[in-house]
Amino acid sequence: MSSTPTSPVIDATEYPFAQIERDTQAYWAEHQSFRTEDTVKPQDKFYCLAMFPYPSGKLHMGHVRNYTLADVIARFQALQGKQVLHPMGWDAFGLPAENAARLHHCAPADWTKRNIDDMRGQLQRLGFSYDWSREIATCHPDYYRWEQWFFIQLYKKGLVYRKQSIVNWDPIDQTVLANEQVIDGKGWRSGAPVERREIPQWFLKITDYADELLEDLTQLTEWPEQVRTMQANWIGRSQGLALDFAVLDNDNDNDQKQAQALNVYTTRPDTLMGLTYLAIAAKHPLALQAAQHSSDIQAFIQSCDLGKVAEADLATAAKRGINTGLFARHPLTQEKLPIWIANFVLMEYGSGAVMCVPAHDQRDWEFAKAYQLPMQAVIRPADHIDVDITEAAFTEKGVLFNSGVFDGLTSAQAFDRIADQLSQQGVAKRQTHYRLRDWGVSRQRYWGTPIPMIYCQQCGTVPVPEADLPVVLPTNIQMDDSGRSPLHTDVNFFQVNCPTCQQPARRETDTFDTFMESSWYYARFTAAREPSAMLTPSANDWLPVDHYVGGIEHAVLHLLYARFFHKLMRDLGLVSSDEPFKRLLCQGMVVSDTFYRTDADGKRTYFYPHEVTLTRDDKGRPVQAQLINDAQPVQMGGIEKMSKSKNNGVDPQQLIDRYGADTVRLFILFAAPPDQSLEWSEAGVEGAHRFLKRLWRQVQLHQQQAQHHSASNLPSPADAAQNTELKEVRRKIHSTLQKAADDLGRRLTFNTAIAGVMELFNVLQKLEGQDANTCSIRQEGLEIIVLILAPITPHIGHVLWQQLGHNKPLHQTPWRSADASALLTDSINWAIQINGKLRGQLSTALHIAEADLITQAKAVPSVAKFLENQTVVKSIVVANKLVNLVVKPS
Ligand code: ANZ
Ligand code: ZN
Repeated sequence: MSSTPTSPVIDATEYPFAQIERDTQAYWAEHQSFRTEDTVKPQDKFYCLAMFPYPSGKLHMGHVRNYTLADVIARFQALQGKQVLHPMGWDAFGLPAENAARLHHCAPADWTKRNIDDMRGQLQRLGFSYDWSREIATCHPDYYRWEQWFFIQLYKKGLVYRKQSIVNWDPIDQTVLANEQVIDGKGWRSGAPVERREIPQWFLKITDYADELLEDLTQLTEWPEQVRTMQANWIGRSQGLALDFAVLDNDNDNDQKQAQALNVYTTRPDTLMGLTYLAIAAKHPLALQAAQHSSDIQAFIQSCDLGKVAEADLATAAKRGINTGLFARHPLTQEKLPIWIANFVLMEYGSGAVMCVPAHDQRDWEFAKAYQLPMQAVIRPADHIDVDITEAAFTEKGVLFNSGVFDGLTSAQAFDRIADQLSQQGVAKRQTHYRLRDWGVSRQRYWGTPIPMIYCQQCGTVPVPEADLPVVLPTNIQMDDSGRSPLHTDVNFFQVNCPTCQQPARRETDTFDTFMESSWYYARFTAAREPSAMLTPSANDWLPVDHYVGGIEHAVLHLLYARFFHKLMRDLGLVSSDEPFKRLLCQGMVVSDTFYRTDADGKRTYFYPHEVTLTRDDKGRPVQAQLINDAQPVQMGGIEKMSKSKNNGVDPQQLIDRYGADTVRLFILFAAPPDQSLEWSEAGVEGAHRFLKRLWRQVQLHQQQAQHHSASNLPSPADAAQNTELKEVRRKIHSTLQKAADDLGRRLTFNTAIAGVMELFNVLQKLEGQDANTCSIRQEGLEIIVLILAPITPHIGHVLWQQLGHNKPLHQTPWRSADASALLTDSINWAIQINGKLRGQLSTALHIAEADLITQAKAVPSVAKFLENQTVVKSIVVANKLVNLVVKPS
């Protein structure tokens, strides 16, 4: 052994994790071990990214899990010889800083900076392999100036516009509230009922990209299916038909001269023969026209104005309406159909008018019931001759009946046939609609990126000239109690001269939605050190991100906005790829037990796990919980996501202090597969710690024993595997290695890789003997364990690797591939079945003739006893695995 460890001498009897971790982290920092260059060959690169945190002040277990998963992926790829980009930053703007600043009488910028410093320290203690030279904080002008620049480019391209739009208005505090500041319809601070106000706001035209955002989902084959479905539903593309109906005047129903057209949007032209009436929105021009002759209709329209308007409310609200007295002609049957005004029809969707098929649409059904309008079923399930619509509409697709020439067609066939026929008649056009709306990016908050626009009496809206960027957010401010943005009263900020005419003008005081910053940070990391451009050509070296890791709560908005930004950047020539994230891993939640008591008002008080003792049944399941303080029972609330409100969080910092970062990492990765919820268990943490302690001790022991053999004396492991036992151990070493490579790289089941390591470790521990051959195999086994654990517990690995005699640091060690010859076995273990039931085992030499195999199989005692009075009629052999004897009574 060339054992002059370069690490300091460490007490061999215990596991001095604190020192190991401190020294190893110092080594990485000193050698800039994880710094990446800007340029890289595409085939050599791997970009691994975890969703950056909001700097709330303290890491929680969810963060630790997220960043540990990403770190394993990054470190494993580095061992595969990739140049890995693994950056970290801070999603640093947002409302909590304003609230905290108000509470602690400080400036949001100072509060944020302190939190960043604290959390950076915590991340460093966990030993993540970040290139800290690329750290980004989105609240820094070096970052957001490029967001402002980008917004101006989009403005010039016509992808940005300003429009009146509704906000939550607190009438007491005289301020706009964010949605999360509205609690049960009341202002969070004032308690006043929140009003809806229309103010001008900025929008990004994400709807221009709706089709591409939907269609490119098919490229994202390495994303969870669930996330792709959620995005598709959010975009909500519906294919339908815009259909014109001739409107007939009541008195004059045959007079086509004055017929006008009523246009409706339908996604179900297959139901056309079941159409019994039409409905229009209260604000529809035809409704207003009808109101001119009827005070009842006028009154109804007014009453709709007062009602609720939210789409979700309308779906459940009681259906109300009034007959206009007008009729429409069915385009196929020429039948006269009444036109109603109905409260469930939205003016903002489609054309504000609906063809109503009460048999097959639930809203139409409820409305028809309320006003005794006729129903006609025309779609039946494929396996029925009829359909029952007495209790509810039948809303599924199926087969047409009661539909004349269309009878027997499926809904899909009928869609096309009816669409074609009506198009030929010139009364219909195929149309596509989206649920997705343009992205409103204005926020009336202080702590965000200033929107770089100026309003001039003369020139209108003028973008800030690029030379004047960034528009710096003043940070030396005091938040007052109202929650109002200090920008609104800061004349130094908003008083400017118009860049075009030089006359006094007013700067925009709104800031961007913080989703803007998180939509492009992944790209900025490729040019984080670049002061003079948003991105550089090296963006194309590194992008797309090869592996993105984060929470499922970002499945829709963040990931959709980032995909949108990527396409915008592409269309401005800044990147060349179509999608930002190649592979996506959504980690499961971290959950743990909850305990509470309910007071007289029904309010729950939650207790921390350490305040409670549990009684368990003989299966170890908790049956009762008591508060330690008063020895009285508390309720067990079951297992829930760790949260402050339920007091069931575990502070990662305390764990790191007590057990070390490697233990925390090992436990988190071992306790569950990445995408499943992870149930917290102190016992599990202790188990992980004990394992590392044993590994540490084993390597120390091995080192002492191996001192008797000098390195040149030890045979190579392949030569050392002389006897069956050593061969078997060596086979185990290499099969564990082979499986771990697959678990860590492709399957991402870090838990099974760890389980494999633990099994192998047990095998090695049972290996006795201190001869050169045994030492050589043991050395190889320990090396493989340390190598597999290198991405998982990198600190202990770093030191053990040196102790095992290596001068090159572990994180720069190339991964080893399993030795194929070690995987070969001399024997085969056969399962023996009789009529498909397992009856025995047999071990034979590798190459055995089939006839011999069957003879030996029959002779196995546990098999032979089932063969008495039976005749074997057939023997089936599955190569290297199984013999099945088919028998019948003789
Ligand atoms: C006839 C029909 C029959 C419909 C049937 C549905 C089921 P999506 O898929 O979300 O795009 N609709 C159209 N415009 C509307 C409006 N302004 N307010 C309320 N509802 C409106 O929804 C399209 C369907 O919603 C359309 O298809 C229309 O009702 C209704 F068995 O037409 B359907
Ligand atoms: Zn001007």
